[in-house]
Amino acid sequence: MSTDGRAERVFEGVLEKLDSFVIEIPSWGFANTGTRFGKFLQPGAAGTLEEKFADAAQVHNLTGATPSLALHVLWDLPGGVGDAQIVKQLVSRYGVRAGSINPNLFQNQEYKFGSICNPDAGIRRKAVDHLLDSVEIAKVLGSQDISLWVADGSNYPGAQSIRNRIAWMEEALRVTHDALDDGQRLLIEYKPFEPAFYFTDIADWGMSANLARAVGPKAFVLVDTGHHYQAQNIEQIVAWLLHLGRLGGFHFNDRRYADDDLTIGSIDPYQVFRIFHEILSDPAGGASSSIAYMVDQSHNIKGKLEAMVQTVVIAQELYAKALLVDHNRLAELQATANTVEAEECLRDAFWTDVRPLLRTWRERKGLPTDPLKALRASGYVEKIERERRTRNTSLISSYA
Ligand code: PSV
Ligand code: MN
Repeated sequence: MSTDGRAERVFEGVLEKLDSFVIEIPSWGFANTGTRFGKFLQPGAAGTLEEKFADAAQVHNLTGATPSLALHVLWDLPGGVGDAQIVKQLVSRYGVRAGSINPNLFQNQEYKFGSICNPDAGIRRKAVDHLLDSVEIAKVLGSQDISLWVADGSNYPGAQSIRNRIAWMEEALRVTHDALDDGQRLLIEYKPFEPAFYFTDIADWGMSANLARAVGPKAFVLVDTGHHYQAQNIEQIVAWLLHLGRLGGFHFNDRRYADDDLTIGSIDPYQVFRIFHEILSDPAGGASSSIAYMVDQSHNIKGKLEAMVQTVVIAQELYAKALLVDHNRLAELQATANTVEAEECLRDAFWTDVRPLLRTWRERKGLPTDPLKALRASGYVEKIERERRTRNTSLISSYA
């Protein structure tokens, strides 16, 4: 086949594979949130669950790649399972599915010394009940994943028994795991610090993976790209989790210092590319279809709708670049330890401008070829700013 013919085939292959790349967006990405020091309110921020669904639908209509919305239980379903019917109505009204269900074990006053790792058995029970309620919500909504971040930890050496807390954690996660239906999953997120600063109870991927293996086959690890120490090699973690069969999903965001929640790839796009490459080069192949790609960003400076559309576009671009890697050639180069050419093989793909390819993909789907421009032309942001401004400026202290 001629070089042109090969290029054409690669191009078509990437277009086809892009169809299966979907990324979940978070309800909290549309609400007014802030830093520990304050927040800059946006007149168009979503203040109700319906507004979050409406905004998510707008992003999906423009990008064609965000069919589901992650929900945070206390922020979105404060009435618990009783609110699930409201969500169902919003799902059918806006055409966006309910995505991962995120329990909240960090907001209540009694969690000062922990939730499922609290030394008080009564508080642990309350936290487990919340996890079980979250599983119930997921069942009613047909959500596959319970996406759990445990904020527990301790600030001072000696203040807590690390080992007792491991045992309590395992117990709570086992009970939650065993309540899952077939096909449902428990995704265990890790984070090395914040809100606790001596240790957090699930500080890294090894702890998450060990917990997942201890509690059962429906438990997997969730990698939030912002939850690592500087210089940690995230794609190596991804490779290990693929090897163990325990990679459940991602929370994507970028960081310069810590858990900065900046736009994906804004600081280090090569890292996101390397993560996607690791997944796409997994010999198990189909494994990638079970990985939940999610965004965990909540923008304080950028316009929320613009930021979300930009995020999805960037994620698609970096995924498309990773799809361009010639795996056969790379394997040959690796086998002969041809270091420079192997690296060049990755760099060739990374430096290819995939934007024309994505324009074609969108054209064929009947989507706007430039989703950001289309958002601006739609007048949607101005419309929600008009509708929500008065309410938002009078709700200065509310987060969700
Ligand atoms: C914690 O930093 C985290 O990454 C968890 O995923 C939470 O659910 C989310 O952020 C809340 O914004
Ligand atoms: Mn996260």
